[in-house]
Amino acid sequence: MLFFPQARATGNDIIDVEMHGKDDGAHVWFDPAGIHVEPGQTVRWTNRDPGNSHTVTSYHPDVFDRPLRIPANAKPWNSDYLLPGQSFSVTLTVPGVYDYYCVPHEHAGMVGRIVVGTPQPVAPSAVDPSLTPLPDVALNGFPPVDEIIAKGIVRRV
Ligand SMILES: [Cu+2]
Repeated sequence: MLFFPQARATGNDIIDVEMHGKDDGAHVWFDPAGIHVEPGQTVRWTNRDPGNSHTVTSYHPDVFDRPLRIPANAKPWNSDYLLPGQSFSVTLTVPGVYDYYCVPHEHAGMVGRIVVGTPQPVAPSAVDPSLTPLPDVALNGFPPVDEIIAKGIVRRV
């Protein structure tokens, strides 16, 4: 039986997300794929895939010219490649929805979503043609915000 930490635990405890994959990289994922945390909590990603390197990279125009999919006043991040066993942490203070991906595996649908606090509705902005859009497999990989808030953790294994 597996136990997973309650995503909405109080205090400043670290919320862990693992990176997993099958040896050939054909099936790769973040676990959990969706988490709900409080502002100020730290999320730590660890590569538990013995056969692949992974990144955790926010969707942001300042990082590889991607569409903005984190709160406008939040700081973007890019872990660079994490070897098996390596970790990377981000402390999220701005409420909202944060979407992220793994650079080498975005096209295999390796994406995740964090909901921080209670997000306010955001009006969709015009598509900037200079930014690289998300492939459908990534767009289809984000758990719905409502489901993340309702469950605290959403797994897509
Ligand atoms: Cu990856």
